[in-house]
Amino acid sequence: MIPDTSTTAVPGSADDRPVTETPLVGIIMGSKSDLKIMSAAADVLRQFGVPFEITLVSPHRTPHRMVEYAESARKRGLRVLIAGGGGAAHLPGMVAAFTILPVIGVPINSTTSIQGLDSVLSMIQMPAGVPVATVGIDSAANAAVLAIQMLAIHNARLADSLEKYRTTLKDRVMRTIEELRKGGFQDDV
Ligand code: RP5
Repeated sequence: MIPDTSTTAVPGSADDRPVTETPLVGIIMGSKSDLKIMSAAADVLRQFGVPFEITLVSPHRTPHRMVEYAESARKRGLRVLIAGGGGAAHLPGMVAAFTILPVIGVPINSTTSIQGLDSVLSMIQMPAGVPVATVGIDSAANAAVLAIQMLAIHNARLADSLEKYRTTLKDRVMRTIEELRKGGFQDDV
């Protein structure tokens, strides 16, 4: 069994009903140093009650583990992979080469990165046929939202949760506008 840790929906999350007990999303990263960024993806999945697993898989330090993880992912019930890496981040692309599951790449501005730009390019510039859906630098939360959007294509509960989430985003902006206006801010709308 590949993963070190596995998490399912917890009571008190956005919806206490788990989609299923089997992890649907695999969060992987090249190093423990990536965890402070990648944990944001776990937080979002937990809020939406999506079961996930999270572990370290290094393409250059544990290459065989990476192959084993990618090749077994679909059979183990995972539906989407979120892969983070810094520097010459080959983890998302290499994992994508070993599975037909969608892989969402999170470029990380790590100590070895050129401000994260090297990681961005290594993910978005994948050769034709083996894409990595790349989010912004350090944007692990967005990777999780995108993963949930993919799962929501065939899951009405998640689709409903996403609609409500969008409403909360809108309401937050509208409240901010009201507060700004109360403070004397004059907009033209
Ligand atoms: C990459 O190298 C990892 O994804 C990490 O972002 C970066 C630095 O790794 P450590 O040297 O901190 O282990 O493989």
